[in-house]
Amino acid sequence: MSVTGESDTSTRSRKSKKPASKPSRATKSDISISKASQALGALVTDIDLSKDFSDSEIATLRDAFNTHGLLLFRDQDISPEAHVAFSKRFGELEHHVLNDALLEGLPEIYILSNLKKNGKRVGRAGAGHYWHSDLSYMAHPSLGSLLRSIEVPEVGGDTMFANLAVAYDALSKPMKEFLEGLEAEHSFANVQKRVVSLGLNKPLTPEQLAQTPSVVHPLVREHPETGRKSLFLSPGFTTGIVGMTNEESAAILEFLADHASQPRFVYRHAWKPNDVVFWDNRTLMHYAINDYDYENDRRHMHRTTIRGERAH
Ligand SMILES: O=C(O)CCC(=O)C(=O)O
Ligand SMILES: [Fe+2]
Repeated sequence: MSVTGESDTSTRSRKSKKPASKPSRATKSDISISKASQALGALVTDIDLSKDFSDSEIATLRDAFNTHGLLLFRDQDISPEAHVAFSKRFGELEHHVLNDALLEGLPEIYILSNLKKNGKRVGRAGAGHYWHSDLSYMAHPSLGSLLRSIEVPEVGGDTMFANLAVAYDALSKPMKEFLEGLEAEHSFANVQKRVVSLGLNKPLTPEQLAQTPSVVHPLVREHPETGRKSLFLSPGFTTGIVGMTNEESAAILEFLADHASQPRFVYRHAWKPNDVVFWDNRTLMHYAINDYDYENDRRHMHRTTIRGERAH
C-alpha cells in the first residue's frame, strides 16, 4: 500500500454553511485530509467528486492542494462530465494538442490508454514514461492535472511524483545562487519523436507542430499561490539551458534530475480503479512507469488539465 491510513496530521475541514438558495447542494463538508507520504501528497476521504461543492469546500481543497502538492481521491466512479465539472472549479481546462486522443464530444478529457478499438488506439499510448511536468512545453504551463484511473493492471503501471520544492530547499546556497536567473528550453516535438520511434504514436501534424513551438522557462520558479520556490524541471521536454554548451547543459540538467528524483522526494502511486489523483504541475514532476505488458494488460485513464500562468 502506498497510502498510509489516517494519521495525527488528519484535519477535518470546517463545516460549511449551505446557502439557502441551493438546497440540492452536496452534503455538509465532512471532508477528511491526511498525509499520503513524507515527500508529498494527501489522501482525501469522505468525498464524492460528482457532487456540487460550495466555494468554501473548494477553498479547503485548494488549500490542501497547495500544501501537499497532490490530492488522492479513492473510489470515484464518476462520469466524464462530473470529472470535467469538478476540474473546472480550479481553473480553465486545456484541450490537449494531440486531438485524436480527446474524448468525443468532451474535448477537455484527454484519454491515456493502451487499449485499441477495431485495431485503432483509443487514446494516447506511452504517455509520460519519463520525468516531466505537464504542458511545460507551453508558454502557459499547466497548473495541475486530474487523472482518473478506469482500468489498471493488477500490478504495474504506477506513477511516481517528485516534490521539486523540497528538492530545491535541499540544495546548497551556492547551487541555489548558480541556478538563479537560468532558463531552460522546453519542446514537445522533442519527446514526441521518441514516442513515435517506439511505434506508440503518430508523428505530430504540421498544425500540431505549429501549436507547440519551443518555449523558455526559468529553472527556478515561485509558486504563484504560496510563493514557495521550486526547481522547474521537466526532463522529458527540456532540450537545454539557455546560453550553455550542450555538454554544460546536459551535466547540470542530469545532476538536477538525479537530485530531485531521489526516493526521499518521491511518492509512488499504485493505482486502483476509480482513483482520481490531482497534482500540482507547478511544484511536482511525475513519471509513469512502463513496467506492464502493453499488449496484454489493460490500462485506461482520463485526464483533465488545468491551464496555468507563465512561470516566474
Ligand atoms: O499514465 C500515467 O500514469 C501518467 C501519464 C502522464 O504523464 C499524465 O497523465 O500526465
Ligand atoms: Fe504527465
